[in-house]
Amino acid sequence: MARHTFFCIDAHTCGNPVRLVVGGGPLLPNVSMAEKREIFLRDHDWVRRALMFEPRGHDGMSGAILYPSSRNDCDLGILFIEVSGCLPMCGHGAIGAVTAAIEGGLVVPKSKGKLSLEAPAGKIEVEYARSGELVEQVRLFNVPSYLHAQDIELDIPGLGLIKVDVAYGGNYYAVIEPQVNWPGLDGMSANDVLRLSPLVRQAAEAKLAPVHPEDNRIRGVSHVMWTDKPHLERAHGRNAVFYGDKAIDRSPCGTGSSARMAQLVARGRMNVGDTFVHESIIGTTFECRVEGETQVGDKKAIKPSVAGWARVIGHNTIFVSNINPLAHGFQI
Ligand code: PYC
Repeated sequence: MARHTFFCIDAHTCGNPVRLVVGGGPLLPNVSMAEKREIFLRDHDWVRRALMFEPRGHDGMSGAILYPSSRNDCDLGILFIEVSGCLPMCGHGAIGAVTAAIEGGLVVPKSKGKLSLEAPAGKIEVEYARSGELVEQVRLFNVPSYLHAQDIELDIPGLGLIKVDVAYGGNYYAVIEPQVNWPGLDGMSANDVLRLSPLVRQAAEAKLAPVHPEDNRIRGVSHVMWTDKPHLERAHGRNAVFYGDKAIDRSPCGTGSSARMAQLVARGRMNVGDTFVHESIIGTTFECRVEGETQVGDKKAIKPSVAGWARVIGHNTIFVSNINPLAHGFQI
């Protein structure tokens, strides 16, 4: 029998899963994380499928693998593995991975409470607060985020004509606000999100096919964010984010929150220095902030930060062996 063993720390960030692979991940050459991501997808994608898909994962599974960074200004490299592929950036994934790595003593940062991550989408500064053994909060200073296009009209079967904005926050999001043909998240079930989101994503991608102005490996509308007023008094907005084939983010979504703030700033509804408490579909929150302004290509952009918490829920030793007919996982 040939068997491959993965040592993982399972955690969740505000409800969304993070399986951090701490042993058994493939060795990758000493190149940038953007290049490592391409090599992983080309040569090692079975690892992602085995660890994310059923029977070891599920439709909304996600995780990360830590690597040495090839940059001398970063402590660590991070590769995101998800049911949907390997995202250029994942906010909840980074918060969960940092929490598990710090609590598990896997990384000793050069400065106390601070860490620099190299994600495929770029450098992410991290600040975290500890109380004893626990990491209480992680704040990510995410990649520059910008509004790519606004008021794009889409004809969606089951909804009719709707307008969406497309914004970037580490991934490209079609952002939908309540409007005549869509009254808002309160009237929407999880099944509605799963049914309508692929149609919106496909229509937005057919019209725009966004490509990142500074890295053409980052492309395409991959996520759909449905927005509404918050339920919680202390929150400023609520969302449901769809990605992959059947995943709805249980966390408030880090890259989605960054894209949302970029959209709100571009539309004059938020300013530099403002805080945005973003509520997820299960009522967990990220505390987000517009830290500053910058440029992406020739577009005005923001420097967003996103803060949230994660909890480790177990250590998981996972076997992938050739006596298992479903060794590399499956999706239905
Ligand atoms: O937190 O950025 C995020 C994210 C992306 C997909 C799921 N979560």
